[in-house]
Amino acid sequence: MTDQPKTDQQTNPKQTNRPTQNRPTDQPKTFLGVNVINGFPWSPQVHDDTPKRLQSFEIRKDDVFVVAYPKSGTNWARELVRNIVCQGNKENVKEDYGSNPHGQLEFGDNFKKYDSLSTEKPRVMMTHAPVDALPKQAFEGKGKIVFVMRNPKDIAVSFWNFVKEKRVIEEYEEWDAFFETFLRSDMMYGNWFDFNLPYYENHRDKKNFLFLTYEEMKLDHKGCVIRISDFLSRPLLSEEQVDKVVENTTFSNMKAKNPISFQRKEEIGKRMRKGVVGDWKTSFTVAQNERFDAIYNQRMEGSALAKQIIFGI
Ligand code: PPS
Repeated sequence: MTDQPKTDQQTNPKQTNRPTQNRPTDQPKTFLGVNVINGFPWSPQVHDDTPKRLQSFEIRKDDVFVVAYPKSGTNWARELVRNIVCQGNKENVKEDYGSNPHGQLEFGDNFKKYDSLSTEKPRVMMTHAPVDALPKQAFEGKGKIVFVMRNPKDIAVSFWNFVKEKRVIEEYEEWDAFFETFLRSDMMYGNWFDFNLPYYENHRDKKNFLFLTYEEMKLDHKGCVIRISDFLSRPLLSEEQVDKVVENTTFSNMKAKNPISFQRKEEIGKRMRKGVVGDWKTSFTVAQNERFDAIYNQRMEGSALAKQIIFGI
């Protein structure tokens, strides 16, 4: 892999030969397959009445929500939290996996299922809910929120590979088409800026919010385990427990063993793809990179979030 994005000449020639289905290539594209509810593009797995009901979701004091824009490392962070809560004990982790709803809090009937769980154990939930759809009590100090951010270029490539692999949306077999869509505000879950900026700028000093980046987790996996366990007031009792949590949540172990993270085995390959920082360089052309940087610099100007985001390690 080079350290630079692809030159335009290196772009797969197939992309220029093949017209995008049914639409002129110069027209911006709406992300296909979303469920637009009150103007916000949710995943199709979200029912029409869920966003409203989610806002009044009753939070318990030991609830943990992992909140992230898609492809930011949501499942990884959730697995970290689950392991910390279970002190790295694999049997307990497995049991916790089995007894909890799968997938995002907003999918299907998950929030109802979470409502009916026993109060004996802390609930570890994950969601891509935008700031105005997160349960309101979270902003009143109830529960703990682990918010994960990742550089948007890697997210774009991760998202594209996911969508392309799923083969449900023909249009996104081509990276160029997906790239255009990724910049739009009607992208699934909104665009990256609209999702992350209001969370970080308005809530980063709240005691019950912890902001982490995917890149930090890659650079200092163990340090992040300790930070999360301190934040949750669930100290890991020994060095051995810390090491177990780290080991259980490495990319290779999550991918190999994994029954525990994801619903179906065949989903694992799509979700656990590369797990690296900087893979955007294999898809972005120089022109796309320049265009993205211009938008990024404009949207992030004066924001504290800009200092957190890195595109390579
Ligand atoms: S989802 O489906 O939107 O909730 O996806 P999400 O879980 O947020 O992000 C998927 C990306 O996270 C990578 N991943 C990991 N990276 C490093 N270490 C571990 N343990 C790990 N677990 C998941 C996963 O591979 C996706 O990134 P890409 O770049 O596609 O590999």
